[in-house]
Amino acid sequence: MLLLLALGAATPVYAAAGTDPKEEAKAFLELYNSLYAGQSTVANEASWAASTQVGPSTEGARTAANQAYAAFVGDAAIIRQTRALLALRTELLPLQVRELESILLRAGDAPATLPEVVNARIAEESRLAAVQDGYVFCFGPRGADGACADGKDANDVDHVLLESRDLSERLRVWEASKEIGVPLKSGLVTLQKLRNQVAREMGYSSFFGLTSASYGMSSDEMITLLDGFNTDMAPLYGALHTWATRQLAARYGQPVPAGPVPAQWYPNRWAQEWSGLVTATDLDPYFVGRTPESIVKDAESFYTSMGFEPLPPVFWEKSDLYPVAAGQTRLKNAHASAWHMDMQKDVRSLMSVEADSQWFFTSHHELGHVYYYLSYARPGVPPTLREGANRAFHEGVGELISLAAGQVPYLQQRGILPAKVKIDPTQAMLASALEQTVAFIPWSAGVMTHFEYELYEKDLPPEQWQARWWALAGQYQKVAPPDAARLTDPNLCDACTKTHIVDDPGQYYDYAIATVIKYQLHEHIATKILKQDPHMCNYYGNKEVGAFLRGILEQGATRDWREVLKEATGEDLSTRAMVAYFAPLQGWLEKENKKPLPKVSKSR
Ligand code: X8Z
Ligand code: ZN
Repeated sequence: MLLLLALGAATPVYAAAGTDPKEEAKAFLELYNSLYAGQSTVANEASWAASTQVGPSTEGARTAANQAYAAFVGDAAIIRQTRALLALRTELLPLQVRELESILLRAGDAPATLPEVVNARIAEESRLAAVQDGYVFCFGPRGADGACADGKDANDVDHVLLESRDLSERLRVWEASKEIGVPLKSGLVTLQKLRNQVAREMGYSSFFGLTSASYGMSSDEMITLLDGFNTDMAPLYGALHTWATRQLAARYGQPVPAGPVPAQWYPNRWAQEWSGLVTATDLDPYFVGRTPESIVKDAESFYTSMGFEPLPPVFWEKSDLYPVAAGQTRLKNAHASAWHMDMQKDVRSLMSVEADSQWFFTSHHELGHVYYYLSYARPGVPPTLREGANRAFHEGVGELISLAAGQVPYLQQRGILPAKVKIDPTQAMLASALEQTVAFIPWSAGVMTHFEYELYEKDLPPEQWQARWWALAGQYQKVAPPDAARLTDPNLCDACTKTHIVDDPGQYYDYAIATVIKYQLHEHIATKILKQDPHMCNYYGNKEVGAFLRGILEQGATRDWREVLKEATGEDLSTRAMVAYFAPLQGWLEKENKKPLPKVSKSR
């Protein structure tokens, strides 16, 4: 408490005659940074425990720790002092200005002027995360008490949707995967209000406005940017959607739907990526017999081959990487994540890795976050700026390495794909369009972004959520609910089933921006550093690529993301590289789509 008082003396200390604002800022920032690192470590430890040992006691501890953290970052004296120093921004060092701005943004999440609202928000978020993380899917009927005779996890759901050819089984499992929306809905109703109240208190237009502000953008600027992505990808998405729909119709022995395609046809709960449609590039058979441990090791090896250090021992000791072992009763969060526990070298990941291609790519994604943490945890980057150049950069690194890990020359060099297997380049491009990019943009930049924008910026009334969710899915993804009754059922909340809506709110557009940045970086690396075709290239073992990436990662958030991107690629944020990467596919798809319908495929 004494320290807090010192940080936020009511009379700004720089006002003393003859004091140098730079010196005052330095003293304030030093103190803030040392406290911030400690406070966030305590909160992270509590959140880690609550996500890996789901239960009432860890949930309570997470709430308490996050409330203490919020009381620090949103402290009124800190906000006052930060604003006072920022008023003298021309007299401060650029890095000091960035630090102060990041302090203010962080305070925007938890302003001390609304302590009851901030605390209620944290408690509800913690409660809801525990409901989500403790949820057991059920493919059969539940007992009267709601218990399930044969509980399933997220991996089980994903396997059926990827593999089953039986439409009635698919529908049952898809519907089972949406049941979780029911217990989450009332919590999101509460959080919609609380999140907006918190953000508006600090002058942001809404919670979506607060998340956009960290890119230096307003809500509407963010929406315009993302709409541009959708427009740029629309012709290719249209052709890909037609191609995929015909394949799926043949697979299930159904007529090709005239309009939007039923959601249960897709190999993913939200139709956000369409795996398993290109047999030539299906890697799953090559993972049979491999261990989950080897998958994570493969991912580490990609980074170390480029010159990054091996992961620190703490990563292996403290991460929670694999599904809960048979016989254990603990419940854990099912969605992959990476954690920077102490702002230093305590880095961890929470996953449920199995030996398949999905987890192979997800492991590369998560280690991208981990190597970002490790790279900027250095003396030149103060704890307040130990973040990505923006959040999309943080997502983009692992996405980039996932893209690189899917390239045939790499897979063959590493023996993951036998060298004798010949892959047609168009098939490889098609798989990547379906699994990583083209299918993903209308979901991320369209459905998720617009839903979260309307939820917060337009205070979308809860009774309209379900209808709007599916209207957006129809508009952007051309995906339909299995039946129209879903739209009007007041208990359902299909949007709530997407984990980010609950526990990473108002920022799913990060992944869409990350996808765009990924192709800009990839094109630069392939053509300028490796001098290889971006569709058939191999980063593995290339130290120059590692140095290029480290140059970005080591900076953390010390510089404006626009400058970082321009300096790295010579270009502003643009879909140009992504569109160019897939351009050859457009004509191919249009030709294929004119051919007679494909035959029903019986094999997996
Ligand atoms: O959530 C993730 C990562 C963790 S940051 C696994 N992703 C998005 C999703 O699963 O919806 C990666 C791509 C999109
Ligand atoms: Zn991520």
